[in-house]
Amino acid sequence: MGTLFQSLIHSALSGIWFIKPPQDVSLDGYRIDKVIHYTDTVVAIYMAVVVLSLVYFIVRYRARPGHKAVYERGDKKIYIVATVVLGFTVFFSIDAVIEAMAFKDLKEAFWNFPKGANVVRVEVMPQQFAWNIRYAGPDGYFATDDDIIAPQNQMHIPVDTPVVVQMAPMDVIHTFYIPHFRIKQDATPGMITSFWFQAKESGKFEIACAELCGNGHYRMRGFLTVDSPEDFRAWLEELRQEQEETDDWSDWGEEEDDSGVPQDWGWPWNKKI
Ligand SMILES: [Cu+2]
Repeated sequence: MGTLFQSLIHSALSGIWFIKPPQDVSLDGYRIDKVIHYTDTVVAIYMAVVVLSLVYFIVRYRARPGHKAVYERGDKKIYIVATVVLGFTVFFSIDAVIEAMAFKDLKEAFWNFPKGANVVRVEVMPQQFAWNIRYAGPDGYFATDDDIIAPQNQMHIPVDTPVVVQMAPMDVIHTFYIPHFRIKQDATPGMITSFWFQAKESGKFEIACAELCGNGHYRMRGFLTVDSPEDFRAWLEELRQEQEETDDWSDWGEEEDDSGVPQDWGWPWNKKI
């Protein structure tokens, strides 16, 4: 009995306190972690203050002979002032601070889209239940015959290079989530959404769908492979050659493709980004 209790406590604690978030391998992921750590710390302190005061008052004012309970309506001026002060303290020390941190991060990083020739552009179209990924091809334009379509659920990017993604779903709302990059972005029907990130390390990372999108949501799993720039180019070139042999943009819709990747998608790149 004792060991069962101990192991239950142990797994509860390890679930809550000791599971580390996945290692952050992105340029700006630390900003997200900072906001989370700040919130966790302040909330833990306030929680401790509330619980300790509660225990103190329970013991201090417990029912015992010679003490009579007093009915308190709680509408004296002091209570109203205390409530307002506490409310503002919480608001200014948590909400206002994380709002300020978030806007700074958006301005400095997430809304500050990289420009320049080295930027890798990718179009992503999630569908029930897979990730479709497209690159512009040699001409540099999307929705043209030489677009390179990755095998479903396989996204490759070069390391130390900014990657801008434009995303639109084929069917319902999905959310593109790469835990190792602290990137989580909704894909909303009728909208093209843009975001960017940069990998600091190479490796293979999981892409998850973070929006319950149907019965197969659990298996909507993709992989992000971060290669050296040379390997990335070689991978693209290999795909391009394979595609040149097998398909022709003008044939889509006529020829059945059994790979599960819809061929008739893609959009001209939104130049504002
Ligand atoms: Cu999904």
